[in-house]
Amino acid sequence: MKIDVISIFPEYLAPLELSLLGKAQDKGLLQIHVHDLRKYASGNHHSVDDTPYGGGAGMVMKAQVWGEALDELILDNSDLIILTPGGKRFNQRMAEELSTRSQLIFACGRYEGIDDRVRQHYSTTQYAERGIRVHEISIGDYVLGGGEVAAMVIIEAVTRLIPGVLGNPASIIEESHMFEGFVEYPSFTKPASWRDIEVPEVLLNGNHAAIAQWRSEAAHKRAENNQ
Ligand code: JCQ
Repeated sequence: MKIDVISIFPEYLAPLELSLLGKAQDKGLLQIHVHDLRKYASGNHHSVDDTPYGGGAGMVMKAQVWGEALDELILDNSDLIILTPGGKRFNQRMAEELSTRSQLIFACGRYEGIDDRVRQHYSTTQYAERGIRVHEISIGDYVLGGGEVAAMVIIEAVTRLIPGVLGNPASIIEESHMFEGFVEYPSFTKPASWRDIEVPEVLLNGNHAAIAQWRSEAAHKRAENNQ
């Protein structure tokens, strides 16, 4: 999988080089490239933003600049992901779907967002015919300073699902069931007693049917408490 991240703060994406993702890149499973949006700002003063039509607070990122960057990077069958608080809420199902794709391009906006014609342009049939898809994605109902951290959240959730990236494939299969609502049970390890809190007796005696039953009930109670 090829991942391109476009940002006016490319240094913000430095953690993508570390540990797990760094190893996946060494193994050739993944190539991550971070691009400085300013490199594509050619006009007066190399500005990437301007005042909004219709008035209002803040600045809007210019369509021309994003167009230059995206035209250079976009390939057939790529998914263009625009991080924005108003987008579709990211979840594990979306991570699974994105993990099967050949190229993900993350557009990290700042200020009051990106001129909407960028989304409109790359959503036209001209691009759809090339297998290019555009998504506006949110990682949650709060506003960040920019899309960089949201892009890193999605990259981490997606790349660990690529075969060979994660150490333990069994844990991925187990997790996919978590979202059907019954494997996210509380976990314990040794010692059996810690600060006067005992590990539930049922987990100590090897009765696998009873353990499965207990875990299912515990997961349901946990889910209720988190509503
Ligand atoms: C993503 N939840 C919050 C902030 C405008 C593209 O336009 C904008 C993008 C951002 C950055 O993303 C978020 C976000 N998921 O704030 C403002």
